[in-house]
Amino acid sequence: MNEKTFVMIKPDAGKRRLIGEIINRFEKDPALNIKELKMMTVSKELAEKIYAEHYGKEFYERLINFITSRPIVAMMVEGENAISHVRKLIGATDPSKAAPGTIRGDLKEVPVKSVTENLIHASDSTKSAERELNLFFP
Ligand code: 3AN
Repeated sequence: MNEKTFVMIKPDAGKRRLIGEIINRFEKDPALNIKELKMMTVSKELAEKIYAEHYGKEFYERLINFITSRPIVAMMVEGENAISHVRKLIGATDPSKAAPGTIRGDLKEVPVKSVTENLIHASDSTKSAERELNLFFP
């Protein structure tokens, strides 16, 4: 099924000068096409919408502060089964558990200091893809 998914290159990637390297991983994948791309700073209001499902969790405040701390790069990525395909490309949420060959696995800081600062986000379902794309590319 042809799908669109939302990808966000997070503040730690910019800080570590890895934005180009990460975008390149998407361009090198023949199954994926970048349809939209913009660099922006996420407001607190937008951050709270993105991470509504994590409200009240131990790491929620840290996540909001982190995602608003520096510019991010938002992308709309299209392709066959793009949602699951991109999740595989980025690897496990916890960089220390992300497999070699994945973005988080290959580009993690060694030793891993944080699960919050894990370079990249991608939608995990059709529903979240639709919701997140509407927030960033209305
Ligand atoms: P993913 O980004 O792999 O979809 P989610 O949606 O469960 O993971 O979590 C969103 C973000 O919240 C993660 N990318 C990470 O930055 C942060 N996060 C998730 N779980 C933890 C945790 N246990 N401790 C700290 N931060 C976390």
